[in-house]
Amino acid sequence: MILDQKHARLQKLFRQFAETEFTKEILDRLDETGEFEWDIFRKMARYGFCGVKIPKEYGGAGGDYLAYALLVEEFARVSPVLSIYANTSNSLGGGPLMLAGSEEQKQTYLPPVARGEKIMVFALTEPGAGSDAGGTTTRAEEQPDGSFIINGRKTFISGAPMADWCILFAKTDPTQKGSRGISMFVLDMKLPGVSCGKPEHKMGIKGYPTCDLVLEDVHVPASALVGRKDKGFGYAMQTLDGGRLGMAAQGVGIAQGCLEEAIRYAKERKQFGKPIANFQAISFMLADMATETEAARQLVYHAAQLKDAGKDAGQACSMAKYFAAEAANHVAYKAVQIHGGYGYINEYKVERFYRDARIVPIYEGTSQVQQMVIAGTLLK
Ligand code: COS
Repeated sequence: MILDQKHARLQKLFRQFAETEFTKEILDRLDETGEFEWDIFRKMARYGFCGVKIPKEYGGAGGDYLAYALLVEEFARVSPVLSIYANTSNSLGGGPLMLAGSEEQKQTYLPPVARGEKIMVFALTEPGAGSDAGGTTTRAEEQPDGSFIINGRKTFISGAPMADWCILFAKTDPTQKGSRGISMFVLDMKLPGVSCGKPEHKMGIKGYPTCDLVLEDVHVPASALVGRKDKGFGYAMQTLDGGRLGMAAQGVGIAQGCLEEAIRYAKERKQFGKPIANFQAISFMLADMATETEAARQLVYHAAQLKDAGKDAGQACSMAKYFAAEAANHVAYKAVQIHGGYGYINEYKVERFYRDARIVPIYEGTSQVQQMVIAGTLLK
């Protein structure tokens, strides 16, 4: 696919921003402290990146899925963790409200999220319900006045420590089996009974804290219910279709970043009297890396186009996520290999890319979950 002028311009803008603003100093600090960098987040918000895909009537830029994929790809090419800063509001944070929110909910929550004034995160996973998201046990008990009392525990909730609001999934009808009888809520994180666990010590994506979310007798009003009661699982799956596209784009960005670093290093590094790029063992690795990256990119852009055309894109998004996530890891592995011992120390960018890449085939549905979705569609 060839980008049209509008998208090529956006790609250039996102690339320039990432190359100028994501300085080595910021990236090193994120990795060392693991703490959220408010300054760079606010800068992204000022440029409108937090609302790229949120409609204009709700304070966003009204961009399409392709623009969103380009944003995540270009940011991840420089910093996978900072690509998540601008991703969440456009994806798992704002997505459920764009999909199923009432007009009042959209007007209340989306504009501050699009402007980066408030942070909205997504809480589906539980200690016992990861890939089997339908196994949700967090319970929301409806009260006679239509409000709900929520009890349970969510785990690996990215962004929870600094979130203002959270899209939460809880079982409202335990008589319904499996994924049925789950509802979607928008939760105020400051309500009594809501607390966060300690931020996890992660292998990569440091600087975007992840923790457990504990819910103890949390009383939410009836207005916190988003969409139809008991129909939350379908909303989660539809949201994840879009989210998976974003994470696929992140995989492409990581692969591209690794490829560029590996090319640069292979041209500079001399062994046996010549640059290592002149050895076929290295140049063929580069050829494989470039081919896999480009194939992943085309799957991502195609899935984005399908979504923008309003077509059923669930399978295409899963294919893109599956392929791009695996590609990011293959390419990161080879980039470290080409750097040899230097690739194993944190002075070189590929060391961090390698660690960051490892989460892509895990979050927003493992590669094996994507295989389930793809196979399920084939065998329907
Ligand atoms: N869009 C809309 N509805 C969907 C859907 C989609 N993409 N995928 C499934 N559904 C609906 C089905 O139509 C079915 O509806 P009914 O109950 O009305 O029949 C329901 O959801 C259950 O579908 P299914 O039986 O396929 O669900 P499973 O419990 O077998 O789970 C997987 C399917 C494994 C694909 C799902 O649980 C999943 O995606 N797990 C990974 C979760 C994840 O990505 N976690 C990361 C959290 S964010 S970091």
